[in-house]
Amino acid sequence: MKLTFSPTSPFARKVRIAAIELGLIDRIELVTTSMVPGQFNETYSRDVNPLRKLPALILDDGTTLVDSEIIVEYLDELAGRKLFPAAGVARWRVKAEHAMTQGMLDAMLLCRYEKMLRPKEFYWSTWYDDQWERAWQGLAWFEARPEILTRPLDIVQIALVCVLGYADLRFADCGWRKAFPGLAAFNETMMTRESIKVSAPPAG
Ligand SMILES: N[C@@H](CCC(=O)N[C@@H](CS)C(=O)NCC(=O)O)C(=O)O
Repeated sequence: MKLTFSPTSPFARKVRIAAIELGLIDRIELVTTSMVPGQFNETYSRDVNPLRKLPALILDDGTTLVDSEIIVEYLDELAGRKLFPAAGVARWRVKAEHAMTQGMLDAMLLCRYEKMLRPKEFYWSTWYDDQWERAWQGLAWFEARPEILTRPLDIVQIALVCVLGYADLRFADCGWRKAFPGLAAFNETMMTRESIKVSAPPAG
């Protein structure tokens, strides 16, 4: 299997952590890929993902899976379902919580692109602040639910570590540790895992 990957992508990091935790990382070749809005990559768009997003998992038979959640669910099925509950309310709760982390990352990425890519004269601070507030309120939502942070390892915790790592990488001064001590303690504990350590993004 091949995974399109960038060391700074929180979505790709999530898949990498999951693959390590599930014992599947040796079956995956990481294909470092750069994907930037505004830079049309025709080959990737045609052959991998017309939405031009990382990560994508290309199976040995050529099937391409896109979206980090779908990729992790696929790997989880291969490994015997360890990161997503198999059925029932527990499954839907975890998927809903995971959707929250997806939305937080989407909002943070939009903030990043707004600052990095948009010409200064078009910068819209109200929009930026609104996106950032969504991510921030997401952190507050998880801070208020310590039961999620302390249960056995699952996809939500992995995704949350990726959110926090991305906050450190791109929004280093945002002060999330001070505002959310429960998340800070959770992150410290998670950082003792090899999968989390080796996948940490390079300093931005
Ligand atoms: N929902 C997707 C989001 C993936 C995503 O936004 N990836 C970013 C990299 S971190 C990307 O490829 N951005 C390039 C672009 O939007 O042009 C997932 O979970 O995989």
